[in-house]
Formats: sequence, structure tokens, C-alpha cells
Amino acid sequence: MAMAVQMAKETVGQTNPNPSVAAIVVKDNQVVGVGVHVKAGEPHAEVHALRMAGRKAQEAEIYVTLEPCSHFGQTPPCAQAIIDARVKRVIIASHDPNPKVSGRGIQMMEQAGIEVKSEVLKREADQLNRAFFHFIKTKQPYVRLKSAMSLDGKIATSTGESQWITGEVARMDGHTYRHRSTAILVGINTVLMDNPKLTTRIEGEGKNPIRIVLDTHLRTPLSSRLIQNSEAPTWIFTGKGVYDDELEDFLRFPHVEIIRLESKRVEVEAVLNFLGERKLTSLLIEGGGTMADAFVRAGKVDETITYIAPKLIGGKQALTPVAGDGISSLKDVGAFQFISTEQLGEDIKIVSVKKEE
Ligand code: AOF
Ligand code: ZN
Repeated sequence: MAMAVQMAKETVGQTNPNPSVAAIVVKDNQVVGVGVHVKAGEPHAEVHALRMAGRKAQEAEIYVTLEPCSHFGQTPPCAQAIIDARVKRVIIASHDPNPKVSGRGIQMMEQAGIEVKSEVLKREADQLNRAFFHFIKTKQPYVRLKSAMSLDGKIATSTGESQWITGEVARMDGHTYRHRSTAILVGINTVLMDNPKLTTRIEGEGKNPIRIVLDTHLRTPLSSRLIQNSEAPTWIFTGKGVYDDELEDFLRFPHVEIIRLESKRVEVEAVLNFLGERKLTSLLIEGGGTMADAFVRAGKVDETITYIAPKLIGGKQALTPVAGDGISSLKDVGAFQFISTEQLGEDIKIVSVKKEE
């Protein structure tokens, strides 16, 4: 199962809106089939593994990181494929919370006389699909907030210099979150100040996230990289006060979409609902402080990734990762729990997740 979890990990970021899943068929202590779910719409992990095993799947065991599905979606049910292949025993890590499955996969196989054992390396496998599970339960994307700061919590000097506070290893690690996330979101101030491209720069093949801007008055310049560079889609959310003729210039760019909300201002909840309807399972917030604050105050940050450089910058004007108005009363501050700390080059990386209520 550890090997299956490792294999599934390699597909994180490419299966949206589906989970990352791997399967391994073992016969007489030998691996006879392996498979991962490569992409939504393509066969599930079990199908690849069973195809590779062929007739050797008879009387074999299959390790799967997620409960095999029981429904006809874009592909037929894996539980049935396992039954048809005459597999003898199934070992599962996570349960599938998808209401179309949710225990029925296990039930189908047990009723067919197959021995099923679940929750093997569940914690590791659950961690892998945290975004998918959150999306299935809430119909909104899983939100990660990424920041890089000094020991005293500054993201720039008091004159605004920010390149670079953390070192190269940490910055590269940061880019992997762009690949892993379905979309990346920034506020209009970040677009105006930094003119970012928001694409993924990692070694090997990285997937670009959909680039999202919250921009109530449609102030994104046509000359900005998000408009001029078409490597990834750009979605701009505006309030209802934007006129049709203001949109026209943007419509010439096929990768750009303007989403005009019903409300005067762009609200976090409406954006997340929209992204959920579009089946985006995860969202990365990278800037700036006002955006981070809006998501924090809405209670919508599910995970934080924080890189800390061993530097002291100081200055009360120097920016910090979460700005805006903040939360005024401690009793309203939501709790997180640390899930990992690690040293990356000279810096430290801390990951925390929202504490379950
Ligand atoms: C599995 N094995 O490898 C995956 C599963 O639209 P479909 O047919 O691809 O179904 C997607 C759903 O199937 C997804 O929401 C999740 O519940 C399950 N994913 N199940 O048995 C797999 N990727
Ligand atoms: Zn399946």
C-alpha cells in the first residue's frame, strides 16, 4: 500500500475533478499489475492494473488507495471489474466520500464473496486527497494560502523590496503548489503592482493552474501578462457595476473569461461557489495581503503553506502575509493544526490545516 500511495502522489494535480488513485495487483508475493488514474475521463487506476495483470488477476490481491467505485460515471464501476477479474482479496486505504460510491463499492465486492480490508495507511492516503474530499463534501474548492516571510513575519522591507526573502529551494517547492492546484488566485492590487504571470516553473512537466483575479471594477490592464500571455486560462471576477462595452476588449482573447457577479463587490463565498460549480477542486492564494485577509475572515482557508527565512527585517510599515482589517476578536479566530515542518535549504516550511470542529 505504501508503494500505491507513492504512485498516487505522483498524479496529484492532474486528475481534477477526480481524486488521485493508484492500484497494485499482487499474486504469490509478486507485483503482476500496476495502475494509476492519469486524468479525469480516462480509466480508473484499478482498470489499468487489472489489464496489466490479465489472467494473473484470478485469485490475486489488489491494493487500492481509494475504495473502488460502484457507479457508472465516465467509466464503468471498478468494483464490478474486480469481481469479473475474480480477484480474491481487496485492500483499501481511504473510503470514497462521493455520495455515488460511499461504501457501495465495498458492499458490492463483499456481496460477491471477496474479502475486503479497508483503512490500511488511511491517514497517508486521506492526506493525498484532502482537496478532493473537501470538494465532494462542500462543493467548493480546497483553499491553500501560501506565504514566504522573514523570522519576524515580513513579506517585504518597508520600501517594498521582496525579491527574494526565501531561498531557491523553498521557492521551487512553492511552484509545485501551482502545479498541484487547479487554480491560483490573486487580487487586482497584485496584478497592478507585480504584473505576475502565475504559471508553473518546475523541472520536468508542470501543469499551469487556471489564473483567477478578483477585480470588482475591471481594472486589469489589457497589457498585463495575465492577458497577453495565453499559456493558461485567465478568469476575472468583477462586480455587477461593470458595463458590457468595458468587456469587449477582453473578449478578443480566447483564454480570458470575465465573470460578472450579481453583487456590487466580489465576495469570497460567491467566487468559491462559482468555482465549485465549475468543478475546481483546489485553489491557491498567493497574494496579496488583502486577498489573504478576505479568505481568512470568511473562514475559507483550509491549509497554510508558510516558508520562513532566517532573517530579521523589521519596520512597522513592512508588509505581512495577511493584511486588510484582520479579525478583531480572538474568539473569532479559527484554529489550525500543524501537520509538518521541514527545512528546505536555509528556510523552514510549515504546513498547517484547519482544525476540524
Ligand atoms: C476508483 N478508481 O482510480 C478513481 C475513482 O467520472 P468517473 O467515472 O471517472 O468517476 C469519478 C469518480 O470515481 C470520482 O468522483 C471518485 O468518486 C471515483 N474515483 N474511483 O475506483 C479511481 N479515480
Ligand atoms: Zn472506479
